[in-house]
Amino acid sequence: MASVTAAAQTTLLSAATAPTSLFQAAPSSARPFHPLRLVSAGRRTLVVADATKKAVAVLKGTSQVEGVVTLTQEDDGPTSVNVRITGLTPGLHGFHLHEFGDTTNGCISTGPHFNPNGLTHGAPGDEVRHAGDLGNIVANAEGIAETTIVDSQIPLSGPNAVVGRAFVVHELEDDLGKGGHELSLSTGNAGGRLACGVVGLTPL
Ligand SMILES: [Cu+2]
Ligand SMILES: [Zn+2]
Repeated sequence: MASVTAAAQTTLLSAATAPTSLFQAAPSSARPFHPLRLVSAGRRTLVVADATKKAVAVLKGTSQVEGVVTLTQEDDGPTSVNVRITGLTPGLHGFHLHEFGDTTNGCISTGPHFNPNGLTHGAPGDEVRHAGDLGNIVANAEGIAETTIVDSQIPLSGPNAVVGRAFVVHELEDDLGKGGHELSLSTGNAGGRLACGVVGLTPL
């Protein structure tokens, strides 16, 4: 009986020491492969940065006005902005990207028009404009505005990225800086903020 117990103990000891010696041998033989893995991971990151990007904003306000705005950008090209807003009065309504994605005090806390270049308010096609100046959208007799805007000043990545900022739809027509009103060169005199929504990334 005593010799059987001793043999069992010997087996246990060798089983306990064997994995340790294997573990110690592994790192030195695997080490040469690590630098190759880091290089290929870096290349993959660059490819992701050049791919299509997509974002969405869900607009809500204190009235019945609401909508969804979807943004898509391929590589470093212009951004396509698909707009569908309901509950509007028929006609033109100022439509802008405002600086902040902050709605703690309703649409007021989204701040002024997004203006990274320090210019005055204008039309989307003007050289002098806020980056956030997207002009007017037009609501039909049913109060629905549906359109696609293509613009180069509201990218989804890089230093002027608009992710985290907010869209605002206004009560009145934007005069595109040409109305001669004291607010024309800052807001286009577009009146109150009916609904707003923060831009966030969404799956492709
Ligand atoms: Cu606005
Ligand atoms: Zn503006």
